[in-house]
Amino acid sequence: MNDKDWIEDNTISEIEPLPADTRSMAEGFNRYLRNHLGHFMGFVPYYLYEALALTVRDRIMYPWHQTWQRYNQPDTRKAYYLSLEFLIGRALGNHLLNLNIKDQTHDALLDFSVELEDVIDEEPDAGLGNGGLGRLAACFMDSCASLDLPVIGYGIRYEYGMFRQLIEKGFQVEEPDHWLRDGNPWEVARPEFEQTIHFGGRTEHFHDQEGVEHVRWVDTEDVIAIPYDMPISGYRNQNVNTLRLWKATATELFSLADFNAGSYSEAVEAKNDAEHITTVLYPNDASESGKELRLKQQYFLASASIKDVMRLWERTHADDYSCFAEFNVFQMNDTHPTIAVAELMRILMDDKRLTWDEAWKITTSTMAYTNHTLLPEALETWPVDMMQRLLPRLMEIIFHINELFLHDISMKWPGDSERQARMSLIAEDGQKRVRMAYLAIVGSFSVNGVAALHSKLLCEGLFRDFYELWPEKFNNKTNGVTPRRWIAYANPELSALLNDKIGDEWVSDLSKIKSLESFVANNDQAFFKQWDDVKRANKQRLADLVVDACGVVFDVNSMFDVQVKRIHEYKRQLLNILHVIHCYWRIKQDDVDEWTNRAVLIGGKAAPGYHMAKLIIKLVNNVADVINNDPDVGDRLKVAFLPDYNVSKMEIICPGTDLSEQVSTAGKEASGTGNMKFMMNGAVTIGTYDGANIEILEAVGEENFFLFGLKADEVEATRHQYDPQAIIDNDEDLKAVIQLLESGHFNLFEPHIFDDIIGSVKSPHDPWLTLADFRSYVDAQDMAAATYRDREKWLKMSVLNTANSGFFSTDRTMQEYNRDIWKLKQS
Ligand code: 26Q
Repeated sequence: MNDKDWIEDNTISEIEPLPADTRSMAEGFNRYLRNHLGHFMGFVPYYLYEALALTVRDRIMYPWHQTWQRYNQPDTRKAYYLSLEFLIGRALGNHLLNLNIKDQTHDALLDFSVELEDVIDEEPDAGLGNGGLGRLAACFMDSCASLDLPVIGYGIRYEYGMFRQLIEKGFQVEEPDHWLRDGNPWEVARPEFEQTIHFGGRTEHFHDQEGVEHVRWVDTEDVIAIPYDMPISGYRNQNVNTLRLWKATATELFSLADFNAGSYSEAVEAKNDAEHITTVLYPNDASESGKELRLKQQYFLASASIKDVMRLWERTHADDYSCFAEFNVFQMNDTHPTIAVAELMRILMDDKRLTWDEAWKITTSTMAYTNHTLLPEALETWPVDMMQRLLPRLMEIIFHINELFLHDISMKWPGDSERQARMSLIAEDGQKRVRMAYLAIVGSFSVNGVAALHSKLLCEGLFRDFYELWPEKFNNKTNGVTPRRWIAYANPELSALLNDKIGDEWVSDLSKIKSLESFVANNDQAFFKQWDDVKRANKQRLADLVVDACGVVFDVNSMFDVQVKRIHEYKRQLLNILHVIHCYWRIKQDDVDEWTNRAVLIGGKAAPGYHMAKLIIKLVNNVADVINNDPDVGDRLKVAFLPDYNVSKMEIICPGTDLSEQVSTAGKEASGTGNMKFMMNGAVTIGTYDGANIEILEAVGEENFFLFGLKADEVEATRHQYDPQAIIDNDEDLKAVIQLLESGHFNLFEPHIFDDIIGSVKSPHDPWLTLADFRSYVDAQDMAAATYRDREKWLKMSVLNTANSGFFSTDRTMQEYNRDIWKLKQS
């Protein structure tokens, strides 16, 4: 199938909207279940989900088609969000909310004696992302659809998403997540829009009749990219945007040589090779550079997406690219898709025959780059020799970009060869490597960080030289989260209370939630009681999840103290555990006057190759085991490690949380977004002065936030005089905690397994300065515990957190991207 086989539809009537009343929904559901899926007696729960998803999808098709038509007008400027990750989670409940058809769908299922909530729970998470960056992309898509912004998401249709995490004897075990096993009722395959992607081969330089030099990329091994579209419905606005995910398949010609030589199985092997490009998501949230297949994924996404955009462009503009930049803008989600800079250059020059200067002008006015990390070791680089082998033409282009760029640098700073080496797109110390972040900066007209502090530190640190050269490129766009999924869908009881008290405008304009403050100002006791009831119901739901998953019983009267996020040393789950051990020690010492009962929940996945992160999981589990089974402890302290943290679990976790743990080493967490989900749901934060915590603190006021720890500049100043042993010697509480750990109390039958952890926190070279913040963390925790006992005070803090969360809606974030970078018309 091919775009060229297109047959204009002039016979069939236009698509019509379908009714969504209870009766129509029941009929649609019944027809899918029986006539389409062929299930007649007894229901397999998964097929109920599939039938319902298809019934709902039918109602999405009409607005989806209408939206495409508007976007395909030649004068519609569009943005393309290029991302290796979209952590969507489940779609069914979200579409029901957005289309406003939840009640009738619920009623329709009653005819079949089926509970809607049970059907919703059958949907597997689309876990096509690692964590924050991938979930951010999903929240962005939701907001763009809800704001009528013509933004198309481009990503990869991984056959296997983020691995499932099992815990065996306290250790993480990874299991593949074959989320597509039973099909995906939301996607629509569009094989007619396939693209051919080239790898390998070599380049040929030649001159045309006018003597102009051109380049051909020849003898390539090709792979076919097939797009699968997922609908992204807006909130009650008849707008449905598209997330286009690419799947790799072999070309028919791929293995012709083998085939002709009679090597059937070799030919099939080649086909498998091609398809492997989109088989699995790389499960690292900090870069593990150098894997060839990962580079193939990146180029595959970038090339297929750019070609798709050009295909659409040529429908209306043929080969005229002069005003391409006026109507198209690409937003690159971190450096992962940054090879797009070189790919756009290649196509414009080699295929469309533009000059270098013409192509460069278009490229640098259509590309924009978002950075998500401050850790220098997480900046992506690719070995030059690998790029030369896999993408020879692109490597040539990168070399030429670098040549021209370094020439500009030498004109601006004559003789400053150190600066040239620092800024070069090619790192020459050791094996030559391409610095993808620098390619992104040079090739983009906009570079943004994801929280105020992060953007400031980028300009002062990591990208200082580039900021000096092009200050106008740099800007901040503080992250957000979508209030549809993270309040309206995840917390229906809170939503009902909000709607009752302040109306429902907050759903599409979260700034409206500020009016909740009046209930605090008026000291409205009846309201506080309702707020408390909602929180308790949500805590019960969370406690049910915890007892199911971990066998640990949480009492809803205790303070629910939660840290869920990827496991990483800079996020300092270790600091949290040290505090837990401190609490345990106090209980053992009977130091429990004025005690606040605490239920501590920790969850998150470790990259499979990250030894320390995996050991941290084991430590949490061992500490939990000892504490939960010690009869002296009882309900004073419970600890659980929740396996397989994901989007669906967060939907239950954040509404039921009292205390949100955001304890990264200052200057290391670019933004954080979990912090925002907790805040919206009325949790109070205990956190460092880092990432978006700072903006949360400013929004809610320091009296409603438990701030502790060194600030980013203090962290840097402390490093070279850091003496953890002295800190231990001067703090009796810390001494007791470290002694307990070193005694092997938590690993009685597993001697020495935690030595690496103990060694890391006691090392003067510990980059995360965990012990430096111990005292101030424990003091802040004591303050939180004392405040929690003052019910009214705590409830007010909780309300004020929700009331001041308006800024952290991705609707605001997207409006800022649009105002400063994309400049699209809301259409
Ligand atoms: C790189 C190379 C090879 C394989 C994988 C990767 C890779 C994959 C994912 C590197 C990084 C990521 C994800 C990073 C991430 O999630 N960063 C987080 O982004 C959030 C959204 O902006 C921020 O809130 C967090 O602070 C930041 O850590």
